[in-house]
Amino acid sequence: MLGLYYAPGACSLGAHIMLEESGEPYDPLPVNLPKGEHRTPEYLKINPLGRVPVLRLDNGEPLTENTAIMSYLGKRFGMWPTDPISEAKAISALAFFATNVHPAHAHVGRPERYTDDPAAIPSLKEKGLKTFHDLLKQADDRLAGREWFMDSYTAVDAYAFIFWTWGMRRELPMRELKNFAAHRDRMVQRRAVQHVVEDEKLPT
Ligand SMILES: N[C@@H](CCC(=O)N[C@@H](CS)C(=O)NCC(=O)O)C(=O)O
Repeated sequence: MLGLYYAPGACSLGAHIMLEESGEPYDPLPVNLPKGEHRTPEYLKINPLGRVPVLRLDNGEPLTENTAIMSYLGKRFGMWPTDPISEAKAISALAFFATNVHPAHAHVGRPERYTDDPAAIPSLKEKGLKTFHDLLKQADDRLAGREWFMDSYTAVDAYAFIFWTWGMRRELPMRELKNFAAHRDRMVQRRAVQHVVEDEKLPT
């Protein structure tokens, strides 16, 4: 059986949604980030980076990194494109969020990781938020004229939804992103998403 190390509101949300979508039983393994549970020696053996999510595979091995976890769950549960080009585009979309959108937001949430100079923190946060917002506009463009990021609902949609909730949390004018807002409206109609939003108490 799969298990998910996750934290409410964190980027483990996408995997949490996929596991709920699947209907398969799984072990929810909450990690309390404010209490530092991700920095304990036990947890660092599971993920030396001290981050969530970690997917515990059926054989007990940990799988880290959203790009790998989301594509694996998408394939396992039939929410992933099957032809090679579409699959490459789905990986490209996951990587767009994981390597651009997420790090931009990290400058807002964890600016101390990017400087030793306390005086630089306000401008790092400000620039990070602007970059994050600009990238959400690009996500909005990707959705122009379509219901989902790929031709049907896939793991990319579950992953992208994280960044919608973070935009809400940062009080960005998310409703101005018309395509992303319509995507959000489709997402919250799904029972799995409703369940996770309630469980993690997320702003949508
Ligand atoms: N590249 C990783 C990033 C994971 C990550 O940054 N997780 C955050 C939550 S969104 C975390 O665990 N933060 C705790 C910390 O940084 O101390 C992935 O995409 O899976």
